[in-house]
Amino acid sequence: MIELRYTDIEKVIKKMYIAPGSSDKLFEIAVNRSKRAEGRGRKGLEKIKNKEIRRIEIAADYVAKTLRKIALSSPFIEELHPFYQELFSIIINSYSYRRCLSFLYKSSRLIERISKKYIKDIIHCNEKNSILRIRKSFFGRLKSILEDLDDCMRKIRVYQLEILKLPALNPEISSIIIAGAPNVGKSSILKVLTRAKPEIKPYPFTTKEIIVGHIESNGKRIQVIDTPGLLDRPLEEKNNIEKRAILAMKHFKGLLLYVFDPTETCGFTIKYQCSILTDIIEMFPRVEKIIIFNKMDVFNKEHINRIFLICDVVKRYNIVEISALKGLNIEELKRIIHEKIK
Ligand SMILES: Nc1nc2c(ncn2[C@@H]2O[C@H](COP(=O)(O)OP(=O)(O)OP(=O)(O)O)[C@@H](O)[C@H]2O)c(=O)[nH]1
Ligand SMILES: [Mg+2]
Repeated sequence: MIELRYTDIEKVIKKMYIAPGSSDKLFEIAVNRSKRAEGRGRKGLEKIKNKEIRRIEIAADYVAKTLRKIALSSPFIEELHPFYQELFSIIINSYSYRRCLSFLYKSSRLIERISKKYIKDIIHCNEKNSILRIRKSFFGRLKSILEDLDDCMRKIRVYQLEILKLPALNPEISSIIIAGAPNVGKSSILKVLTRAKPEIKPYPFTTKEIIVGHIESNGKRIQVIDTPGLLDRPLEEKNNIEKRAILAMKHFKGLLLYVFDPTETCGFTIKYQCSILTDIIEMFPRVEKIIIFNKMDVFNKEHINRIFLICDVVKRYNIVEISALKGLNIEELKRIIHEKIK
């Protein structure tokens, strides 16, 4: 059931109808389309009436349908998995998103209603200039409705473009989450474990979004999730980039790989990296964890001894020494992952 909901969201994202950059554009297209209207009927006045009615119908239909498509094809926050709901609230202003979608929808209904009224007026009118005046005043009204919508239309477009960037994750299948301080080599580990191509740079906070790759384990498809670097500070002080990492750890079941850089070349001391680990253990005590000492191509025995001295808590876990950069001991890491993920 929940898995269905997830696939739905991926589908929803794919079929999302993106709002135009401004409501002026919508109005322009509506006017141009309406100009193609032909009047039926033999006599002059009837022909004019039919033509002006068609112009109103075409414009109203186009604008109302477009607004409705935007409103109804954008995901409803309440129907998303809690992970996406929380991610939404970090990425976009949920209140304004909801309010604007509903405004777009209500405006589409309003346009349909008023178009009927103007059409009725034309039907009952028997004077050419008055017919043209009614049609013009419909377009004036349409323009002003769209002008009132402009701010929301622009906001919805920005929100939709953010939604398109959401990671394609399934919170219901087993996952491996790679976490740790910035610059310790998390993305490099994702790269050696999967075919994902994350950005890897020698400075902190390269990864700003949640990135996903996949592996097969015991015939099952497993998500490997690379997260932005964490700083040692309380949850309420974490920035929106860090919060994505916390969200992933909160909502996904499976295995957590906590990555240390024993050499401290990442720019964070062992003590600092240890206190992030301690926080994670406190926040997610039930999540199974593996400790990775990365950069074994450059660390030495002394580095490792220091970790054991400063960070006693690591002794509680399986520890794997690897080099993501040089591809050292990756098979051993994979073996332990497969064993744990059963
Ligand atoms: N020597 C050595 N360098 C490594 C190793 N793994 C990663 N690095 C380097 O460490 C730096 C950071 O690597 P990333 O994989 O981007 O680290 P990250 O933890 O994802 O960083 P953020 O996304 O910024 O938090 C890069 O310059 C990598 O080349 C390793 O095993 N050995
Ligand atoms: Mg990274």
